[in-house]
Amino acid sequence: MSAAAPVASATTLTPSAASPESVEPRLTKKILTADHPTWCPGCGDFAVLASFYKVLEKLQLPHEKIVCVAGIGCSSRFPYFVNSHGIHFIHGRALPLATGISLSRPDLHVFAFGGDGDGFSIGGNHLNHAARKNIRLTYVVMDNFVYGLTKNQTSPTSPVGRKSKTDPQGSFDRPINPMKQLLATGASFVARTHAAQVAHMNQMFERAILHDGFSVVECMSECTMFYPGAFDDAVPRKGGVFETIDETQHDTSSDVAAWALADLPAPGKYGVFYQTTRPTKNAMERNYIAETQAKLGGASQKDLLRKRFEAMR
Ligand SMILES: Cc1ncc(C[n+]2csc(CCOP(=O)(O)OP(=O)(O)O)c2C)c(N)n1
Ligand code: SF4
Ligand SMILES: [Mg+2]
Repeated sequence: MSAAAPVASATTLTPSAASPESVEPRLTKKILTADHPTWCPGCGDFAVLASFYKVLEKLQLPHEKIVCVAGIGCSSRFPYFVNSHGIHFIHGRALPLATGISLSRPDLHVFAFGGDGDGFSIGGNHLNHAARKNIRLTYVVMDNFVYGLTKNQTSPTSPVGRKSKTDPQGSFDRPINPMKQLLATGASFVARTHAAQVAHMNQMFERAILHDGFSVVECMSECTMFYPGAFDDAVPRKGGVFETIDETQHDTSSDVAAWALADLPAPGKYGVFYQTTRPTKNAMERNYIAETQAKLGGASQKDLLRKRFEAMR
């Protein structure tokens, strides 16, 4: 797949060093920390939250421009724990809501958070459409291979043979490969990281946030309550191997190369599988509105709306 020419972007994701409104006070973890997380001891989601604070602290996005949206699940409690605009929405519906926010408010930095069930099961269809439309936002999926909140059902990423409340005999179903789904549907930034690898997770989040388009980071995040040890195969101190993608060897602009990486058996590799620049829906809509306004002799947005209503009569 070749990368199309980028459409001029009126707003680019940039750290707010250039943004006078956010010079004071400096955004710190202390300021960003809201409620005390209610996750079980050792849950991988704690590390994801800590990493998110760390990266926001580094990038210094304007505090009042940060929006966190989530569906339902343990991981989807995320917005409660971040002192920003936040919405805990309907199971699987974080992305359509985040899409609307991103399209209507280009000044905001929109983040969506959720689990494997929320993102790949009930919300799977929404994920496809947010990806193909290349909506400018960052989506973090805390994949634990299980439905944690509802106490141990098979999820779309549970491995074959994994026993759960819904599959006491072991799951028959082939799991979704999130990297392949994201590549096939058009996500323009696709990465994979591990909650036990803090430095790597920080890097992936930072690169995702700075990407101008639909950026997704799948984060392997252990459910210590219902699926302990699920990702030990990538934890060196537990005998696993954490292998990162060598970008001097892997061409991140090639979806074919990314597909090959996504085919590797568990634990696979970690890093940026794919990144491309193609027009976001945000930019295309903005350009279309600006062009129409110009064509109509500098019509205001209100004029455009009235004209549209008249045409619909
Ligand atoms: C419409 C709807 N269907 C089902 C549920 C029940 N439900 C809540 S969370 C959840 C799955 C959570 O799994 P996941 O998204 O993987 O998050 P985790 O808890 O593992 O972080 C389900 C099925 C719901 N809340 N709403
Ligand atoms: S049930 Fe699992 S995913 Fe949910 S908080 Fe506990 S350890 Fe985390
Ligand atoms: Mg889950």
